[in-house]
Amino acid sequence: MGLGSQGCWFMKSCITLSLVPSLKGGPWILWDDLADGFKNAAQMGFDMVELFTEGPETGISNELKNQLNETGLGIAAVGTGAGKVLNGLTLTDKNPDIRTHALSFIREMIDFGAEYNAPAIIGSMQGAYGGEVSREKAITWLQQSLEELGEHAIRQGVSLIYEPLNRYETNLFNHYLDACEFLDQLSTNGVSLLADLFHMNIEETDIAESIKKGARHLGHVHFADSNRKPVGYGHTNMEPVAQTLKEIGYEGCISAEAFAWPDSLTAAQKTIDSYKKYFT
Ligand code: LER
Ligand code: MN
Repeated sequence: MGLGSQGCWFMKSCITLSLVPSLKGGPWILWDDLADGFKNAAQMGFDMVELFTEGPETGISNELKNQLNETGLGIAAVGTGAGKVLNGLTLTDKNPDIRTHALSFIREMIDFGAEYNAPAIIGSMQGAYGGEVSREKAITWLQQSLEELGEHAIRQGVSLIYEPLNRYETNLFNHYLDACEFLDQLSTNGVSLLADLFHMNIEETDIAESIKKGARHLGHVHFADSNRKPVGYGHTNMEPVAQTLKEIGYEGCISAEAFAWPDSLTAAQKTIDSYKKYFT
């Protein structure tokens, strides 16, 4: 399990890069410039970059391929959140046209990521229930969407990552283990779960224990401290979380989705220092 021949764990150190300047202040560490972002990530020793873009048609594929070749980095995942934040699309909207658009947006994001062997993440595009939409109805829509999109991801050779969020961002699934039970009921095995340590700090009784009990579905980790600053600037007890990830033999991404605090480069350096402290 998890320990490579160099004595390093097989987990991969990853850093988020947002190419959406209008969302400045959001929880991404590197910003705006693809070439600069890749150069800094490579120089600091990260393995991969998690991309946050406006959508699949971003016109960056040539530059992206150049950067991947030049730096040797990989793409950890692609975030779909802009579908909600910029376009108002969710999988549980009361309007069927919006739900249909949400599905096709995510399908295209899966295709975009698959070009780079990277999974897409469904976080805020899951939406929420309320008003005319009952919890039961929203969960059914989410379930149908994940079945369909999970199978689409499998056909494209990648997985799809579903992310439980804290109570201020959704009322569908806030707890990691509730989301695990939800995934148990899907017939597709194309969907895995994201353990975002910031959301979990708000919702879980014991982050490490939840990850251990729900290890069967773990597909991605968002690495952030209690206050969503880079790990080391908050008060989450990271040692037992790291220990659990090693014990369960997790071999996926440890991806820093955190505020660029106090600035991008300091945040990136703090993150890689914390990654080395806990995982090498
Ligand atoms: C996305 O990964 C996430 O964690 C959400 O909080 C974004 O709204
Ligand atoms: Mn997250």
